[in-house]
Amino acid sequence: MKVQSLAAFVGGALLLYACATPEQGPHRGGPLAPVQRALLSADALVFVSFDTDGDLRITQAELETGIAREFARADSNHDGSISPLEYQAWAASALGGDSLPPFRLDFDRNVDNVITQKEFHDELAARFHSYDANNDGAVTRDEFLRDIGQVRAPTQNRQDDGGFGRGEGRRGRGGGPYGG
Ligand SMILES: [Ca+2]
Ligand SMILES: [Ca+2]
Ligand SMILES: [Ca+2]
Repeated sequence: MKVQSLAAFVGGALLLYACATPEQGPHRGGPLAPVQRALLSADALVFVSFDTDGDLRITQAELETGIAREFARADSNHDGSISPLEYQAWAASALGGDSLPPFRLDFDRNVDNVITQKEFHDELAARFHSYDANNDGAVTRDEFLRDIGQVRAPTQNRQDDGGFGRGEGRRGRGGGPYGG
């Protein structure tokens, strides 16, 4: 008798608990996930190493010094250009491999299998400036991080946040996810 009522009490308490926390499962938040940012190119690894004064920002002067240093590192036979084999060795050590951009042909724009000093410089300088979101001539750590959505095709409309209950009716007409 006593055991039974205890069980009933516990059962009731559990039921109350379940009612009090209706939808707080760990994954209920779904569509409100924060925007994710990441390093999406191995060039950031190289640029970060250009910060010779350690103030966590890469200036134009540091960029120029760094590019010259990396070119000298890559041109291991000192003939003034970077061959495919030299590039491969440089990419392995400086870029951590060849699975992320930049790739050899990003530098070798005229595809003659040789990366000249100018090609090497111009590609790195262009990439550096593409990071400089606030156009102040220097690149800070946050500027190296890019929205993952910038390179991955959106699989769902982020604006649907308010979504599941409310916005549903609006979707009837316009057809599928927007196209371009
Ligand atoms: Ca610096
Ligand atoms: Ca060379
Ligand atoms: Ca900047």
